[in-house]
Amino acid sequence: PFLENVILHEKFLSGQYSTTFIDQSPELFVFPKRKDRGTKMLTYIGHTTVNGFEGLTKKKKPVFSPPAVPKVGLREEISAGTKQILDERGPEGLANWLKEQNNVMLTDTTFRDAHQSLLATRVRTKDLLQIAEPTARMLPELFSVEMWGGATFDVAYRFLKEDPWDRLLKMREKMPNVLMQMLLRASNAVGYKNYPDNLINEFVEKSAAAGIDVFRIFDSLNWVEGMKPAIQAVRENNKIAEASMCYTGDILDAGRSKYDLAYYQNLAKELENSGAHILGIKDMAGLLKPEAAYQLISTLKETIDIPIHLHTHDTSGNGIHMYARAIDAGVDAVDVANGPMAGLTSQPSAQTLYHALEGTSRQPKINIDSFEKLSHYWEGIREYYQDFESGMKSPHTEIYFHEMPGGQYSNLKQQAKAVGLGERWNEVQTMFRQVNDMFGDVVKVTPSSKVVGDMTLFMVQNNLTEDDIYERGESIDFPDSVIEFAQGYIGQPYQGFPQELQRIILKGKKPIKVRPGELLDPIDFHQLKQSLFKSLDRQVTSFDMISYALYPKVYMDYQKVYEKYGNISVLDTPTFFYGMKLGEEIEVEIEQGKTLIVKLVSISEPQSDGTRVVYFELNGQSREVVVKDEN
Ligand code: 3PY
Ligand code: ZN
Repeated sequence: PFLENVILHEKFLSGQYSTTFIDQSPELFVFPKRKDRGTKMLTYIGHTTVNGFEGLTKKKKPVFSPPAVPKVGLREEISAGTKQILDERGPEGLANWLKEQNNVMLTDTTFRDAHQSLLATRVRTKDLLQIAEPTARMLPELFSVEMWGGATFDVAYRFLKEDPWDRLLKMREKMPNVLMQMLLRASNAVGYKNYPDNLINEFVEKSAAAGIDVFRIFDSLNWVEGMKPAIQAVRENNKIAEASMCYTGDILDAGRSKYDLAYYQNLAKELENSGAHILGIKDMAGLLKPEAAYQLISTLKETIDIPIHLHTHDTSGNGIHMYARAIDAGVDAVDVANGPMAGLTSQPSAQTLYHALEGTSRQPKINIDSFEKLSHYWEGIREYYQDFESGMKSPHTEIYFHEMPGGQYSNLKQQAKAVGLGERWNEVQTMFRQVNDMFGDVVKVTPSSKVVGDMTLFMVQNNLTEDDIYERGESIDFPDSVIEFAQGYIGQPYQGFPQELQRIILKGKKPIKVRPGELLDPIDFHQLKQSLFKSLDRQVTSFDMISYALYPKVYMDYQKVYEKYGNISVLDTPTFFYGMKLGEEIEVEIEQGKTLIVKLVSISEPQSDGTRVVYFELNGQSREVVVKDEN
């Protein structure tokens, strides 16, 4: 093990070691502890069988039929795609190539935003990975696959107990031909607050190295100043900077002039001048109406030279009509999801768009049959996650009123339920809009949408009206996120904060005017590594360091779970969420070629200390684990 530690050490691998290397690297003397993977895994299964999965109402494991993975010739070479164009021509070359295409190009969001928006971001790596290679083989004509970033990063650690970096590295292996895309919240990275610039740089560098090609960068207040470091970092890594503006308001509404056509024109120009290779339009709530899309895209096509990539959510049901108009106006690429994972708060369906464009000159050049074959898999996978559905069943046009982002709708509804406001959801929606207006009509997308959401729940829960805030605000303790927003810690809103409200919220605290990253101390990665090494008692990778720096508590909690249960990402999804049924037998491939056969034999009555003994057979041998009954 010592030699293994040496040859796998970062310094050794990079050649940056000298005669003092061994003395200065105490981590070389830490050897992996003997672990019994089987027992750890049985403990997890036992725990979940007895207590259910955190956040889900405990119920009997439903019967699922495992979704069929389409058969593809695994030995044939995978067709080249956009990734090879990027590698050969660089980001500018790729952007020029995109602009030259006559047919509209497609980004498949099924691996990220679709499940973030429909299933609370809960789709596990195991289920994504199984379909990654078939997708790469069957849809090599895609512009990109959006598969990382946004909420997937912290949800992976927090709820799925898996490592998001592992997802990225493995998907890259399976998808060598299409561009892999992520959503980056500029200076908020994949978190909910501003981070020091050197952490953003490090995050971008390592994500690029691990496999991300296209970084869709946005700022939650459309504040370009806040986006510049991320754009710069992506450019330095020779990857594609898709700097994006978030669409809010309604350019067709003359009474709502704050975000008019000229606003978006100026913003697009500013982003182009800041180094964007592609302009993203991020219609995160699905507010862009068909005619507005036509006017917006036509105008931007005359304003900027870089290609335009449009993203929307189909909440209102107008997504396909809107895309058709945007495509008529010359948009270069649009975001779609595979049918069973499309529609409502997710992206419009790829298949529907394909058929809607039949007979037009810009219909995507894509194998529709492949989309349909892959759709059977997604149809089955969605069943696994039925308990995370938002309950929205039909197009929801009130979105044009409350303007809640697609990814936030189901989340906020859950949060409202959790604080006892489930019955008052309509009131919550109305208040969301009212809070938006109180804040001066702000762009609402993570994290600014979270601030509006927090304030909304706070007001509804405490039965506060707008007048109450102005009349009694001095004696009200506002949520932390609201105070931070008013302080300027997530950036500067267009046309500033409403001053009276800012004064009431801040109660004498001074707001900042500069980019928060300028005031934050850089992370000392060397020191961080030492302290992480001490607490983890093992080798520390750059991925560990970044994750810890972004989310110290979430990351350490994940490590504790890993210590206790081992790598549970290898479990099939029904077992992961619902445990096992008595007498059931499952197979778990813990590593390639190594499979455990697990049978649940019986569960004892609770003992006097509140624990139960869960009896298994593991590869035919009797095994028992003791779990606490938390019911
Ligand atoms: C995210 O930031 O996670 C989003 O998807 C915003 O729309
Ligand atoms: Zn989105």
